[in-house]
Amino acid sequence: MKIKSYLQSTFILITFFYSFFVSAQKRDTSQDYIPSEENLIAREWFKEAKFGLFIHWGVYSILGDGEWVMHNQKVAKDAYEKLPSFFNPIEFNAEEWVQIAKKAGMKYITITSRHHDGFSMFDTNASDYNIVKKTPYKKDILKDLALACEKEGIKLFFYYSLLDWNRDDYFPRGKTGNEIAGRAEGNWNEYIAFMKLQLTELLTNYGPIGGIWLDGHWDKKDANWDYKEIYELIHKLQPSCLIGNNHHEGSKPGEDFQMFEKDLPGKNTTGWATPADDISKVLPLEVCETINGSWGFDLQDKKHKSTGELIRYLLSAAGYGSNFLLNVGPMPNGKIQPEHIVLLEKIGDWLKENGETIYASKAGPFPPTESRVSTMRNNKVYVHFLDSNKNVYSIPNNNLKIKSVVLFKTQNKIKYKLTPEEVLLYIPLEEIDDIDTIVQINLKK
Ligand code: JFZ
Repeated sequence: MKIKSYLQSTFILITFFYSFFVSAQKRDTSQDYIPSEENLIAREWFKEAKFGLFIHWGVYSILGDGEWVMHNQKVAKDAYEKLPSFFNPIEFNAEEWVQIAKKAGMKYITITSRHHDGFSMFDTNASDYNIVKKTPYKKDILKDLALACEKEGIKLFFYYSLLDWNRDDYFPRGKTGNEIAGRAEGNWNEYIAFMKLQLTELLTNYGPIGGIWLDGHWDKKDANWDYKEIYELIHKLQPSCLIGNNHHEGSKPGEDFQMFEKDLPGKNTTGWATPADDISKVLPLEVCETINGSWGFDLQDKKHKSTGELIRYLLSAAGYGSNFLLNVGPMPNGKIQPEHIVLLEKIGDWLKENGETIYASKAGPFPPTESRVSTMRNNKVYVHFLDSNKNVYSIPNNNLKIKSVVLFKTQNKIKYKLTPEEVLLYIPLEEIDDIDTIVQINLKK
């Protein structure tokens, strides 16, 4: 009897400590979500990739007024639903897009599979409102793109909108799209079920998918999005698929990367950026920005960024250890705007020479500023001086064990002077590059 109760209490004690230990561990590893081995490997790939092409393309492209046109112009549902019948991108060539990305030095493509207008740019059984059923083009462009990406070794990510201005079951409605006439009431659970069906298709019919880029949470912040189940579904279908959600909040369990829209991590020029305190210290980061002023094709948009601006954006992101996802909005005929192709080519040329300082790099030892960013790889620190025109530069003396300092481009030694607080670098004026002057600091092993 005594032995029995002794054994019983020992058992209870062990169970208690075991469950305490396990739950503490779980809490530790990002609140309940333990990424799979494949997922962790994919994250490493992603961190090294550094540069991707974002593509916003849909029936909205026809109107040449951005992807928010349905909301902005308050286009009634029945009027908007005429658009698919004009969508016939006969000049679309997936291989060409992938080549453009590849030549730009990009390693992945993230394309809108369905945006807020609710139109599916792929073959789906979950709704007839899709490219195959409703357009004269009749072809699944994601299929073509997936094949071309696979052939060229480019990873494919799908942007997928949580927000929908077309479906009645996106109800109760959120902050946007309320002036679109013709919307009726429906059942939210059906909407969630619809999204699960589509995500299942996207992760079943197109081969290995690099990631799912969710967007629209901010439209209905307090809704029950069923993330736990949605994230589990995605990871069950493709364990290595990286999940990101553009909710502008701290990362939630199940997410594998964190994105920053139109702002470098911690900056808030937009007014709705992710708070600096919520930047993940573990997850890969990705900054996205458009090549001009709009995501979807805008006929009148002339705010094309310069090659220098774009390279400096890429560099600044890398200085935060972040990827850069650069957007183009192809035209309704299926072509990417020629001026954007030229810009992308120029970035690619620059990366051919200087990619070593970006790809597979980590954030360098000096916090990024407007005029200087640093990256590092193995025992090399790369200090990038942006937009510069002087010949003496100061960087903090972080007790770096300097072996030598060279100009990256020529690999010629440059003079430097150490003081307790700083390292002074003397770069010959004729070596200064107006986009980026790179100093390479070789560290002792
Ligand atoms: C979102 C989309 O709405 C946009 O069309 C594009 O796809 C971009 C990449 O992501 O942009 C947002 C997200 C949130 C807000 C504004 C734009 N917001 O909270 O105001």
